[in-house]
Amino acid sequence: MIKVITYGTFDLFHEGHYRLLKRAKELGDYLIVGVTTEAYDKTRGKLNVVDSLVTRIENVKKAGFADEIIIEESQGQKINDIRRFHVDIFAIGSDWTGAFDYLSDYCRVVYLERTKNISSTMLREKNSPIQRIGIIGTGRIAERFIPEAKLVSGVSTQGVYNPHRESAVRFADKWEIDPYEEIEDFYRAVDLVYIATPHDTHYGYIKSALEHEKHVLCEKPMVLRRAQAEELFALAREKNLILFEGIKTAYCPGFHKLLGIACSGIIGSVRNVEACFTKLEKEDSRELNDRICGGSFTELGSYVMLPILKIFGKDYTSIRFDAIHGEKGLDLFTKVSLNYPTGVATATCGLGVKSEGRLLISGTKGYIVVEAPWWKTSYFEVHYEDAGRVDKYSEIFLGDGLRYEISDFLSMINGSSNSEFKLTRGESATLAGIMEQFMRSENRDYENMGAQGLQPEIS
Ligand code: C2G
Repeated sequence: MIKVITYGTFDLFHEGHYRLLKRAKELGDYLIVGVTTEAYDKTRGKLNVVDSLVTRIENVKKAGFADEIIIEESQGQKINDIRRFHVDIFAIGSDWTGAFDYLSDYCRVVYLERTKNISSTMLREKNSPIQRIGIIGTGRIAERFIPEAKLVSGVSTQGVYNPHRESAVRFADKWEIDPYEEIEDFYRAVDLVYIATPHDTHYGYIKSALEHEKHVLCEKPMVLRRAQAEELFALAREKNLILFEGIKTAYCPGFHKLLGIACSGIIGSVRNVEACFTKLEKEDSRELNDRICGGSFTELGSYVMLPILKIFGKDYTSIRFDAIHGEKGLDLFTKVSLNYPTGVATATCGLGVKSEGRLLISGTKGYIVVEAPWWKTSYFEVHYEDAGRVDKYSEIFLGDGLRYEISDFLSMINGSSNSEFKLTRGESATLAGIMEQFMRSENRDYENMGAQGLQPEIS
């Protein structure tokens, strides 16, 4: 008798799960299915799981392929199960290809092709709770998005759009999703849109996605002009859609905790915020060559401005930009100084100068310090006049951190929570306004930006 084992969360049971179990059963005579516990999903960083363990087991049972159902409670359990049950084949979806090769010392490992379009058939008609997400853009950020979205229950990455067929196909093949070179076909196939294209194309894509009744998650900086941000938010509101700027720091649990501490009075009244983020880029990188949208501030400014806006608010009394430029005229290092009625702030970023990336929040009774990578906050300290007293705080931060913003985006769409306070529309519009002021101070040709609609160059 050939024994097969497979594992999964099986939340919001869908066609992909059904087909996986069916094919796993066909590999042998006896199928064991391991269903993850809530606690295990939490430790492995899976967010938004909706169904209880009991419901998920019931759904696996109802599918009719499992001969035995077990509970998966911890990392490392798979090897023990394989030995204990004398398993011959371990089967799992191909979205995990490579991840379980280590089990081949114990049994045969089979990756079954992931079901690309889970919602095209029966589930759509039943008003599936799974949201199909489509990506515009096929660059590095888009690549990081897919593994993170996989860990948010309730979304399924469905397809990618790039007018260059070759780029779309290459990307889609790698991630086992559908390629689209026609934007209308793309919009028909998805419910939500994630925009990960060069900055100056964001406006055109956001507008077109909203006009096609899609919720939008857009990479930062969302737009580079205040009026554009206001127009797009108004359009989203009118259409009852969510438009969400993806500054991942704003949604990560540690940063959220840090803001709570900063505003709690523990360090007294905040008087100074200093945020620095530098990331050296190669000379031939897009970031150091795009004459309109490249440079340090457009690339990293959203991160360094975020804690300042969150703590002091949108009403600064003055703002000043000081930048060091490279041969191509782009800023390699930029320092922004802001004055507020009750304090001062500096935001520093660089693509061509390395500095200590830290966040410092100083108050009348103490200060908070977060070392790099503070934009993925997982640990920070609070210091006081008494140097012997240091309060230490830790918070979970998993993977690349994009899963937190995807999870909040989804919760807002489903109306299950309102995460708007983490990055308000007003804050996004202010950020766009600051980007605009910066571009103007640099004499960049920002006037023409946003006029471009759907740009073909989104390699
Ligand atoms: N699956 C699929 N097609 C989809 C979605 C999921 O074939 N469109 C497969 C997955 O690859 C997995 C199974 O269905 O084999 C269950 O998927 P999930 O419930 O998302 O569970 P997952 O997080 O993949 O569990 O120990 C847990 C496992 O390691 C992975």
